Amino acid sequence: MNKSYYVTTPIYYVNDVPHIGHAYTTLACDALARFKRLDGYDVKFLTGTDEHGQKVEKSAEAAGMPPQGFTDRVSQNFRDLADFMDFTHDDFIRTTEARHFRACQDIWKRLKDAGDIYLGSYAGWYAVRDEAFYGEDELKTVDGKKIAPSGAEVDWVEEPSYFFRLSAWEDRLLAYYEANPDFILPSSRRNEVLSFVKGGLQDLSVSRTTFKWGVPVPDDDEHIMYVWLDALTNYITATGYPDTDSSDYQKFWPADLHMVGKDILRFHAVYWPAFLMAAGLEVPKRVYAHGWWTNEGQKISKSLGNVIDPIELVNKYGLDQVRYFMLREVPFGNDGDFSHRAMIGRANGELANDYGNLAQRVLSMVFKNCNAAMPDPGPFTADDNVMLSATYGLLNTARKHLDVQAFHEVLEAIWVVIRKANAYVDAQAPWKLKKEDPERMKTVLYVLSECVRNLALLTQPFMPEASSKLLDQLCVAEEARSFASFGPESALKGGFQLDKPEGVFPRLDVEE
Ligand code: ME8
Repeated sequence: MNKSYYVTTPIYYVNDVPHIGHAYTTLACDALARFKRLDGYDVKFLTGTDEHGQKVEKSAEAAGMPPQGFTDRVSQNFRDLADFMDFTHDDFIRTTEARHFRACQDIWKRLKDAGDIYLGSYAGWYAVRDEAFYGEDELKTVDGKKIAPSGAEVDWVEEPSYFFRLSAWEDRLLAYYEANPDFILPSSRRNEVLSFVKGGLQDLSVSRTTFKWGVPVPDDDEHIMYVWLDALTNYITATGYPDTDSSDYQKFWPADLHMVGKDILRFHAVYWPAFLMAAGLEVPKRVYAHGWWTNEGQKISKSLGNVIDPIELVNKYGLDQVRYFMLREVPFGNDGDFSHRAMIGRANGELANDYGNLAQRVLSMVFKNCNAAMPDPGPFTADDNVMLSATYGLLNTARKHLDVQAFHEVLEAIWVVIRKANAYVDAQAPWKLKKEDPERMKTVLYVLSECVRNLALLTQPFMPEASSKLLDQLCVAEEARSFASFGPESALKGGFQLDKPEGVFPRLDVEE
């Protein structure tokens, strides 16, 4: 059986318009999913929408629509974005689906049967924007209003509520973090979670009675389930749970990676594993919390009117360019800034000049100087071997970095080889060899073509469109495009005819 890999995005609140932040999280998962598929894994890649709770109910009201009709409409925006971005998710879950109600109610029953849920009443602060409860000590007062650390306004809530005995899970959570040091990445975020849990956990209110838009609590439909318990459950719903015999559950649970933004780490790294342990279910292997984007140095917000629309971005700069920029510009895990100048700089400097030119120079020389046929090489020199082994070493380097979601490191490692290949072209000067030593020219062009083949295989998860065009130009068959064909065993065999090559990374016009 193939190795399996299950990666998830957060499910996005449907009340918002999809923006660069959503596209970023899903893009990171998409690159990973593509990489793992090429590397021989059976992959399940899940995204979707979070459609319950007070926030969505209020947005539906404001739109003058019943919540179901409203969510049907706005969920589609996220699906459209995913299609437009060519994301390769295997499933798109909506929390309003019947399969999800079944899973939520089943988890609830398990928690109840385990004695981890009891009825009480909640009196405290709630932020609808975050769908989160806050303690008095976490709040500050701004202009007479109580504000959560996230900046959201809070309201005082008093209502009957079921509670989850979170306080009882403190030690077991700490033991889990201890035993699984890579469960929360990056490690700076792990430390934040550890100190939060060590600070003491309070029981968590897990049902609401003052509105209706959600999954009813089994045997007490006065209550609906707290939207975060409902939302987190999506990850296991999509594996077929509560049918634990289903093939997807067997193959994919526990998930390998929940990718989230740093804003929602606590829910994923504290509440979710506690729910799962209490329900007697396995805990996911990793939660990775990435950073946030700002726009030209400013926090992105609807009220500032500087929300970046990923569709506009792609229409302006190109899909591969945007994918490359987002994964290369910022060390993954850190916050990052989007700027027009940086975007153009990377697209022109690294894609068009470094990578694009390398491929275009090499393939054009093969086309012009070798009668449009890939030459067979003569004996390799030491320089040739250095160049080839640097290229062949890239797959293991990429695997190692991707195992800790260091996308920027993978791309940097690839660029080290691209720069080396450009330096090799200059040093070998095949245009001079054309007259002086045509046989040696063929070997040099062969070495370079083989480098481009391997580079193009490896850049598929990051720049799928351009990589596939490069592989087309090198006449690499569809079935020879997985990482099983990376390396010397599948090296190019000379003799095939090339079409006139075309550049795959156009230079972008610089306008201010
Ligand atoms: O929190 N930079 O949904 P949400 C980077 N429904 N990423 C950003 C970002 C930014 N400026 N803004 C948003 C929810 N994100 C819940 C999740 S999961 C069981 C439930 C990304 O629509 C980032 O991944 O508010 C963040 O975690 C997510 O969007 C929040 O999406």
